[in-house]
Amino acid sequence: MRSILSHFAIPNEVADPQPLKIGIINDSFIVRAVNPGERSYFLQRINHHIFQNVEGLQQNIQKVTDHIRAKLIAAGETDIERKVLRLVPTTDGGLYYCTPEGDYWRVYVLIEHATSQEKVTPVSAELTGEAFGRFQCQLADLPFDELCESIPNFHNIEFRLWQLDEALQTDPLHRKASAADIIEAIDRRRDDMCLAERLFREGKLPKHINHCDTKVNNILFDEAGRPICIVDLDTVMPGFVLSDFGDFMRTAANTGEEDDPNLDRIHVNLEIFEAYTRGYLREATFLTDIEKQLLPYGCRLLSYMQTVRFFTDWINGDTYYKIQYPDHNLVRTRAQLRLLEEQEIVAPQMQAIIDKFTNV
Ligand code: GN1
Ligand code: MG
Repeated sequence: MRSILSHFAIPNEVADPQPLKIGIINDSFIVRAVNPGERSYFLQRINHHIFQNVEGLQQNIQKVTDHIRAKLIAAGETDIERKVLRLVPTTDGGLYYCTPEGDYWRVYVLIEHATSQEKVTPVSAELTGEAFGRFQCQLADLPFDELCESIPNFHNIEFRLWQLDEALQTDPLHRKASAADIIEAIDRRRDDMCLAERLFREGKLPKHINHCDTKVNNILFDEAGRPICIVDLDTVMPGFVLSDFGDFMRTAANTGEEDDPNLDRIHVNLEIFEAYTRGYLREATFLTDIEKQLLPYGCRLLSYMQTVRFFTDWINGDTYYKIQYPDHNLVRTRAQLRLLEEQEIVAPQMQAIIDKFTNV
C-alpha cells in the first residue's frame, strides 16, 4: 500500500493507509499526516469493472473540481479547500495510478472535521436541496459535452428499457412468467417515461452536468450541520436536471425503504419533498420553465428507471446489484413500482409545491 502512495505527489510524511467502511463500489482508505497541521489524504481503488473508462472518469472529476474552485474563488469564498475536492496528481502529473496488475488508484486531499448523514430531516433536506442546487448552478456554464458519461447511458431510460427487453428475450432463469404484472406495469408507462429523451431530441429540454447519485450521504457537513462539500463525483456526467432531483426524492422522500417488503409502508413524504424543493429552487437559478415544470415527472422517471433496473437484474439472475436473499431484486422492483404509483397519486400536490416556489 505504501508503494502505491509513492506514485503520488504527496510532499509530507504520512502514516500507513487505514481502510474505511464507506461505499460499496470503490475501496477507500484514510492516510493521516504524521505531523499535526499537515495535510491528510483519501486513497481509493477505483472499481474499473463499473467505471471502465478511468481516464475519462478522472478527467471529469478534474474538470468539475477545477470549475467549482474557480467559481468559489470568484465569489470571494474562504476555506475553499474544504468546499471542493482536490485530486492529488501522480509524480508524473497523471490523475490516477495504474498498478502492473491493472488496479486503478487515486488520491484526494482529505476534508477535515466533516461528518455525513444517512437519513434526512426536513431541515437537512432543505440544506441538501440548496447544496445540490448550488452544485448544479456552479456547473451550469460548463458545456455538458465537455464531460464523458463515466457509465455510458447511465440515466437514459430508453437504453434501460432496451436492456430489459434483451433480458426478457433471453430470460435465463425462466423468471418472467411469474412477473407478468410487473411487465405490464412497465409497458403501460413506456411512452410517457421516454418523454424527456424525446424533448431533448426536439431541442426543448437541455442537458446539464449532474451528480447522478444525489443521496444525502454524498454531502459532507461541518460541525454546525451545514453542508460544506459534495463528494462521490464518480457519476458526475451530462444528463437532465430531473435525474438529480428525482433520485434524491426517490431515496429520501419515501416513508418506506428502497427494498421494503411491506408495500403499505411506502408513501411519498411530502414534507421532505417540499423542504428539498424549497432549498433546491432557491439555488438552482439557471433552470428553464420546462425543467421546473418537469420536476415532479423527474421523480416518477427515476423511480420508474430504478424499477426497470432492479427488474432487469432480477431477470438476468442478479448479476449487477448485490443481493441479501434470493428474490431481493424482485422485492426491490415491487417497492420501487409502488413508490412510482404513490408519486403518480400525489403528482398534483407536488406540482402545486413547485408552482408555489416558482410563482407561476
Ligand atoms: C447504486 O451503490 P449505490 O447505492 O451508491 C447505483 C445507483 C442506484 C442504486 C440503487 C453506479 O448506487 O444508480 O440508484 O444503487 N449506482 C451505480 O440502490 O449503478
Ligand atoms: Mg454512492
